[in-house]
Amino acid sequence: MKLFGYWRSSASYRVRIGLSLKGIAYDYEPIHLLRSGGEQRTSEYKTLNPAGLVPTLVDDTVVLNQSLAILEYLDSVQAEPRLVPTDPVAAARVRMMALDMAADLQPITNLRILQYLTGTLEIEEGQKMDWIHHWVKTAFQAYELRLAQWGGRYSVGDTVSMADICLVPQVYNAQRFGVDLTDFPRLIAVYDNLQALDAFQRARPEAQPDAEV
Ligand SMILES: N[C@@H](CCC(=O)N[C@@H](CS)C(=O)NCC(=O)O)C(=O)O
Repeated sequence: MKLFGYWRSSASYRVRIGLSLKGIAYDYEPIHLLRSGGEQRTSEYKTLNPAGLVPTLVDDTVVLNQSLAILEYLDSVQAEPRLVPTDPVAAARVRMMALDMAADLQPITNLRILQYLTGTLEIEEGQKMDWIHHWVKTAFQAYELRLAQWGGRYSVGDTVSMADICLVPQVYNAQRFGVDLTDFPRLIAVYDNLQALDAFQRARPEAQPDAEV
């Protein structure tokens, strides 16, 4: 398999964690999201992902976009360890919490939205940061309540799942943007438990070949 991604992309980070948990080896092709107006927006890259977003996963002749679809594909081609459980209730909970992060939070703090806010709508840098902090806290408040209901060592009980894979990159981003996370003790405890796992360490942005640190 070959992954087209960017070290700081949260959606790429999700796929890296999934591949890492399953022990699937892959080649990595960095797509720089900022250089030259964004390599994700070139016509060449859009043959792989018409949306002009990373990640893309290529498995032989199969080209896949959308990180959650990719994670479910990985479960289909290599069942263990499962990212989405087989139990219907647990699976629904995992998908709900994954979507809390991947559908309701990440898209509104994505690069192109922030660039539109500051570039086209000409909002100030401070207002952009207010926007990020507000939406991160809104999403994390909901996640914290879900953890009170369903959480354990990880997001849903004591088994690592796709929900955890979606949580970790958003916490990484929140910390990067200086969001105060003291109101979310359960979320931070789960995050710390996940960061203790080798698979999550290997997938960290700073551990990638294109990291700029
Ligand atoms: N729903 C997509 C989101 C993909 C996405 O938003 N990727 C971001 C990086 S995390 C991106 O490519 N941003 C480039 C841009 O906004 O121009 C997925 O889960 O794969």
